[in-house]
Amino acid sequence: MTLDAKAQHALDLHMMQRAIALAENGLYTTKPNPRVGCVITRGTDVLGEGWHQHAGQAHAEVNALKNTADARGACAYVTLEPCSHTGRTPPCADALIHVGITRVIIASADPNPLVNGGGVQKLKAAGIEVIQSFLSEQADALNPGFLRRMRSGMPWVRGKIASSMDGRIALSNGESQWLTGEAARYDGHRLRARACALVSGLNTVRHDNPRLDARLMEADAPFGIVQPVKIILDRELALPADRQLLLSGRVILAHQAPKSSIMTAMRRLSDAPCELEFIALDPAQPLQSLLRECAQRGFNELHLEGGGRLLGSFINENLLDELVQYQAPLVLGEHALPMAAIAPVQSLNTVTRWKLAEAQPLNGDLKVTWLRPDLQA
Ligand code: AOF
Ligand code: ZN
Repeated sequence: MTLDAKAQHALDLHMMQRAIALAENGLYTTKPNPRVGCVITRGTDVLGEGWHQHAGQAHAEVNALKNTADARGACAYVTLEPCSHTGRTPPCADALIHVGITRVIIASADPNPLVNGGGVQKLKAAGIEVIQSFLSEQADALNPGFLRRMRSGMPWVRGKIASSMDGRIALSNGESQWLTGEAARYDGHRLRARACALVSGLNTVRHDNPRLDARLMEADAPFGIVQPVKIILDRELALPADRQLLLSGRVILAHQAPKSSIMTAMRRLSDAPCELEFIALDPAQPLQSLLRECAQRGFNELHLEGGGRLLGSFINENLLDELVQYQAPLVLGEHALPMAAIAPVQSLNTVTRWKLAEAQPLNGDLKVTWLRPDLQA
């Protein structure tokens, strides 16, 4: 059966949306790799589908082909350009060619220098019809951090705050638990779970003693969670040994302290069951150097959760890409602590106007997602 162009386009949209939904299954597990989904079809029939689950394991295309009996003359919908390199697994472009796929529809290009058009080239050289940038905006949104890291050696930085209606995050005595309700707090853990690393400051860790993990999500993530790394901005390496975040996982202390302080901190924290690491920041550009170090470690999305000073410093330096604000239905007034310590704004004509990406009621609270307008993944 051949379809007319309009029907073919509708079918392509449907199948790519399915591939994007499959990719989302990997939201919490593929780090540092991208989330990728793949659907293999013949006409309107789905022959096989798959997604990338864990770094080091099979890519989406290979998982989809595993479930496909005979792919000769079939069509593949992939949310990311099939890879052309031999990494921890062989090239997906070769796998598609080998089984006799004749049409490939791709959503996002893969900016990984090891791929970067090489997958498309291989497919075309094998006589396969290739359609690119199909639903790319939607697919790019799956991987803002991966795309950013591959293009510019920096991670995607997402700030999360819970605030009052007037943008206050705590009372003047520090009380902040809880402004928002359970639904908003749960949603915040979903954001934590998708991040490669959570970033907080020593003040918040001292005061709130957070566990800084995505524990609320664990029971509800059908494919599990690769827990994010915990990064604490601890300039002088003064983190007390009794903090909960030291009880598990990998903890990185980002500091500007001399070697002798590292030795002292290592001794003080030697009983902590977590894996402990130190990053020495460049005193001239501490946050920039933190981000570069994070990208080098393969961190795609950073999730910032701390006080107004931490958030303010990222905003002041134009290093925040996305802000997710959970607004609770209360007003705390000017004596309460502001969400961000921002340098004085000189003019409304020049101040950054953020782009509203989403506003969602959450059981009496409001989740608002803002994107920096002048940055892209
Ligand atoms: C694809 N399909 O499902 C994924 C791709 O270390 P490796 O061998 O797993 O390679 C990781 C790189 O492969 C990753 O950085 C990205 O460029 C690409 N990921 N490619 O064709 C997939 N996950
Ligand atoms: Zn691949």
